[in-house]
Amino acid sequence: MSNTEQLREMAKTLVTPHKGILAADQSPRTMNKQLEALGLPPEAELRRKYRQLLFTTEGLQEYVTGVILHDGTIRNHADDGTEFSDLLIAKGVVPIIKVDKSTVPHTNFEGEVVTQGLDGLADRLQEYYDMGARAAKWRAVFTISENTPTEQNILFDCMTLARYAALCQEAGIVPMVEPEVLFSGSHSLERAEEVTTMVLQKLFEQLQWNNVDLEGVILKSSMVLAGSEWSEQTSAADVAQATLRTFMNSVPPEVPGIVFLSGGQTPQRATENLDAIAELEAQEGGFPWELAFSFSRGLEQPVQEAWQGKDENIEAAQAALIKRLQLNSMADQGTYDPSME
Ligand code: 5MM
Repeated sequence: MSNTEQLREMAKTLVTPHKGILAADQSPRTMNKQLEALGLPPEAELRRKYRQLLFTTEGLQEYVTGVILHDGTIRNHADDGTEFSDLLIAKGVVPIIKVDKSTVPHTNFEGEVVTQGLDGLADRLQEYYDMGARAAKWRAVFTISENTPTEQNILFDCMTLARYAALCQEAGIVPMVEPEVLFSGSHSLERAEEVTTMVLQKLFEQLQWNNVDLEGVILKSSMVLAGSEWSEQTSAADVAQATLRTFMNSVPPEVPGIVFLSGGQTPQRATENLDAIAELEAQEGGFPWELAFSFSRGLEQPVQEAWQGKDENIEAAQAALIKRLQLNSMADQGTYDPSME
């Protein structure tokens, strides 16, 4: 099979119907903040134990096609010495590596950030391929305010995403391109739709300019929501309509799949919105792309609450993960029942 065919096949596998992707790629800094919120010390061993809890969850593979890992996690191992990547591969779960090196302020553009990490990326991708990674993720972040995002900020990050995607495909790795339009802010739903459409149009323009094979790409997107500080929160049906319109106006049909980040919504709200999107899909007789979830906080928040850093809570924490995954798998089919919460 040619490289292109393999990439296309892997991209399709990642968006297998009714399954999602677990985003467990918190940087040590973010993971430490999450530990501290539980009253736990920000220690490497606790971070390892937490990832072990997630990846050893029985039945994980029934609901996820892949797990996104941070560099420190793909190099880490379970108690018995099994590398985390091997543990996932043995379950039929694809290790996905986060390859961006986070954001830095965009010089001369107040209030905006750009994502870094292109230097040495081709070599790093080769190394990750050898460790078993078959997909990679890169996140760009856009803030909505009266004056942002600027055209320059959108262009810079989309050019970077396209370069990263081209390097991934060259290395036999499926790029998961994640332009996150932040939920935080006091913008309306209409403004969120306008910005997300602008960002996605620029992103696909840049991917095409760079001759990236769109059939071998996964889009990781925000849902289109009014800002967290906006006077009224958007109903699930309105989120679904706005999100669909945005994608129809920006995402080429060749793209095999779009997966959602949860973006700071409560786990329940993220699931409810996913369900409304799937219901709309059924009403419309299907979308050109497969849709799925790729939540981090939206899946892990209840797990962390149940765990509390205690070994005796591992079983309860794993049960909380399976429950959240089941609910999202149902939502992906438009059959989520809030009374099951
Ligand atoms: C886990 O968060 C990921 C990485 O964040 P940091 O580098 O800031 O720690 C992030 O890219 C995540 O994969 C997506 O944003 C989805 O997470 P949410 O919580 O929005 O579902």
